Amino acid sequence: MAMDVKGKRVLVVGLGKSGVASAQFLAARGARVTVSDTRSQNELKNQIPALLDRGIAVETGGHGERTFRDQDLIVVSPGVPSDIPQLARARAQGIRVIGEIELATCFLKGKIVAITGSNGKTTTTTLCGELIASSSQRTLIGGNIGTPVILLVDDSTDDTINVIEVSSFQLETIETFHPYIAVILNITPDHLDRHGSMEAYTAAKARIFENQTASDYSVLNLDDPGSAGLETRTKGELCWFTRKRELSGEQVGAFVRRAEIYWRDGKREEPIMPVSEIPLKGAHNLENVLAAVSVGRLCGCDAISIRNAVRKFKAVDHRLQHIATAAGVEYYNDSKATNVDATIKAIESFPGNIHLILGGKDKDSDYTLMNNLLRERVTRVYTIGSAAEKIRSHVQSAVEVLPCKTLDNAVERARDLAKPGDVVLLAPACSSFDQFENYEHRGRTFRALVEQFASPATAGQERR
Ligand code: UMA
Repeated sequence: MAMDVKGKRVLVVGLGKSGVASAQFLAARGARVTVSDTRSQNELKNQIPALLDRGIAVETGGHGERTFRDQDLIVVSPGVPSDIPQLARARAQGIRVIGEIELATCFLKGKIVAITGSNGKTTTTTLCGELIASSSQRTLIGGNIGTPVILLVDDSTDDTINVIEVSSFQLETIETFHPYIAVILNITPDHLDRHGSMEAYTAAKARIFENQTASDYSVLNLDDPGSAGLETRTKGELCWFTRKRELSGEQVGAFVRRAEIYWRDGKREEPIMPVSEIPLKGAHNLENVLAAVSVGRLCGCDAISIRNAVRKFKAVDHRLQHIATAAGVEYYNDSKATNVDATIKAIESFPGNIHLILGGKDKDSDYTLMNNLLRERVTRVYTIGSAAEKIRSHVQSAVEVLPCKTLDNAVERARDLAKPGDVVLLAPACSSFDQFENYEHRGRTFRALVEQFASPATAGQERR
């Protein structure tokens, strides 16, 4: 239900995509908006003028204590830890603190399909969106994928299906966010620097089910213990997807039998498509497709439109994307591999001779988990960013490590050392924020560096 913000004092914390969009949205609805960011005025010089034009007050260079007092509402960006002292004090004073997703929930029309997980969120969200749209239903896509949900509000109608990728950061600050279909793809270690423990990270993810009732659906991965283990944490009707087992009896969900994807509605089975028609490589992508098939079927899409949408699907940017071949060496951009599990999946997609660029901002990760694969398939690791020294100490027993500090240096060294038939792979296992604005910026930089000496790959050669 829409919230009345007219005349209300609202503080928006963080001036990235979510903060700027939230501030503009609130100001347009008559709120008295202040924004606060730790970055300097100079770093925010592109954002500030448009905010001042709207009458929004701007605080830069830190979060002043007084700024957080006497507000009616505080809207935090996902990248701002929800337990910083200023927020703790505001909560203690009874001020409501919500995230951008919750703010959007108060205004968004239509139904919500929400997708979370440690890996595969963006691919699955994109595929679900394309699949639902191809069955002629009004569809909007947003969230962690890159378009703040608040920007979807004005386009949403009562018959819209809003397909939203949500992160654990965003789920930490929800109150009424209520997806009628909620998907948890998998749960493997990520963002432990922010959440502190696997339990806290899992609890944040499980909040996707918090407001679901028996008339909603909760979609879980039967093959992933982290996801499947949340079975008891939801009131929604369970829908499973699995590539390893067959569903039976009253179970609802998508599964694989003799290389064919089936949908089971709790009574009957129906073939959807052969696995061989999926245009993306890797077991993890089969899981993403099974999740999307489930969402599609629960949204009433028929088997034919699901099959056509999956067959036409192209991998999203920065996800194991083939970007060039130069001197017989293949270059792949998996900048979105921002945790160890994603990097493991990227390495598993190639048989060997990999020159792997690792590093960035550490998230309290255990890089030793990669050692067996590094030993088997990786020729050399090229480290960059602030996590470089930790990565070297974790993996040097398994593989040769070449400290490179920066991405341009790493690309240059890998180009010089790789032989025809080798693969140069950016799959850094870290976030990008120490040297780049975000993972997209890192991926674009990698591509530009490679394209200085290579001609771009033709379209359609992506791997996942
Ligand atoms: N900031 C503060 N105080 C702090 C911390 C940060 O003021 O204590 C400021 C920064 O100086 C910066 C701003 O906050 O100016 C950044 O805000 P943000 O990090 O929330 O970034 P946005 O641009 O708003 O992007 C966010 C998501 N970013 C994060 O969760 C880190 C984007 O997900 C998302 O696409 C976007 O909202 C729209 O919903 C990116 C991401 O990296 C892709 N997500 C993580 C992931 O996928 O692993 C969770």
